[in-house]
Amino acid sequence: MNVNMFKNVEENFETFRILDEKGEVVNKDAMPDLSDEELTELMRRLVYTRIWDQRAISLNRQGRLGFYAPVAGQEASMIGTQFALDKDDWILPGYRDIPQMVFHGFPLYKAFLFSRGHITGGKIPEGVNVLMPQIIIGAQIVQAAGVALGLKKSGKEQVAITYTGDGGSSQGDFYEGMNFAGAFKAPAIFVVQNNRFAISTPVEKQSMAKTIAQKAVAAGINGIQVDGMDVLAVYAATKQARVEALNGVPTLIETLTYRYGPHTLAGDDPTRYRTKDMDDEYQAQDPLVRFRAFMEAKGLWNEDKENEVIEQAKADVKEALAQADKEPKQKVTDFINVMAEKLPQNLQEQLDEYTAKESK
Ligand SMILES: Cc1ncc(C[n+]2csc(CCOP(=O)(O)OP(=O)(O)O)c2C)c(N)n1
Ligand SMILES: [Mg+2]
Repeated sequence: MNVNMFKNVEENFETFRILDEKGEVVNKDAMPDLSDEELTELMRRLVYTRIWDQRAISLNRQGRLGFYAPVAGQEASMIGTQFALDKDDWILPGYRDIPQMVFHGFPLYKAFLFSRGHITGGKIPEGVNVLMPQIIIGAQIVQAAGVALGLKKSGKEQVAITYTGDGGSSQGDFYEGMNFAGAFKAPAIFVVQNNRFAISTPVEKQSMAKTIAQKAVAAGINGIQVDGMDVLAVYAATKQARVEALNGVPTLIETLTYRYGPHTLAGDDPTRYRTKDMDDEYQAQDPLVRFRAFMEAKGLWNEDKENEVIEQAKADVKEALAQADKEPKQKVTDFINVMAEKLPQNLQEQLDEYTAKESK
C-alpha cells in the first residue's frame, strides 16, 4: 500500500514572524496596525523590562529581593502578548510573568513584595485584572478556562490569557484547560513560552511533538507557533487570538523564545545544560536588537530615547524598592489571618501560639 495514512500535522505549524533577525520586515501583509506612538511604547517597554530585570537580579544578589525568575530574552513574548489585551482582560500568570502583570497595572513595589514572600505582594488592587503568579506548574491553565467561561457567562467582552512554559505543556492541566475552553467556547488564550528548557530539561526530551502549537489540534482550537523574539509577530498573533476568543474559539500560541539567564536565582547553573553556541544563536535573535533596528530605520528611536528609558527604569526600581521597604515587617500572624474568614481549629491554635509569641 502506497498511501501515506499518517501525515505529519506539524507541517501546518510554520513559525509566524514579521521581522527577521536584522529587524527587516519579511511579512508585510501581517504587519499590525500600530501607530508610531504605540510602536514607540512597545520599544520603551522592551528596554524598560531589560533594565528592571538586570536591577532585580542584582538586588536579589544583594539579598534585597527574594524569589526571582529572570526574563531577559523573553521580553517580546511577554510584552507583545500583554500589549494586545484590553485593560479589562484577565491575566493568569506563571512565576516568570511579572512584566505582563506590571504593564497590566500591578504596582512594581508589590511585585517586589511578592518576591519577598510578603502578603502585601499578594493583594491585588481593585480594577487590576490579574491573578497572582502560579508556582505550581500548569495550575493556572484550568483556572484560565474557568475564568474565561465566567466572563462569557456574565456577558462581558473580555478574555482570559494564561502563560506557561514548554515544561508546563506536559502537564495534564494543559490539555484539560484547552479542551474545556474549546468545548465551552470560552474566550481564552493559552500562551506557551517555549524557551527550550524546563530548568535543565530540553524541550526535545519534553515531548516528541515537533511543535507545541500542534497540541491545539486535538482540542479543536486554534494553534500557532510564533517567533517569540519578534515583538510584532507576537503582538499580531495575540491580537487576532483575542478576536477569535471573543467569537468563541480559543487559541494556543507557542512563542519560540529563550531565557538568557538562569532558570531562577535559586542556584541553577545554565552552563551545565546549555552550550555557548546555543546561547550565541539566541543572542543573535535578541528581541531588543531586532526591534530597535526596525524602529531606528523608521526614525522612531535613537540613543537619547533609549537612555531616557534606562534612567526612568532605574529610578522606578529605586522608588518601588523604597516603597516595598516601608511595608511593616511581616509577622506569622499576618499570613495566618489572611488565609480564611473563620480559621479551622488547627490554624486557630497556631494563631493563638504566635499571637502570644509576638506580643512578648
Ligand atoms: C507541579 C510542579 N512540578 C514541578 C515544579 C518544579 N518546577 C519549577 S519550574 C519548573 C520548570 C518549568 O519549566 P517551563 O514550564 O518550561 O517554564 P520556564 O521556567 O522555562 O519558564 C519545574 C519543574 C513545580 N513548580 N510544580
Ligand atoms: Mg521553559
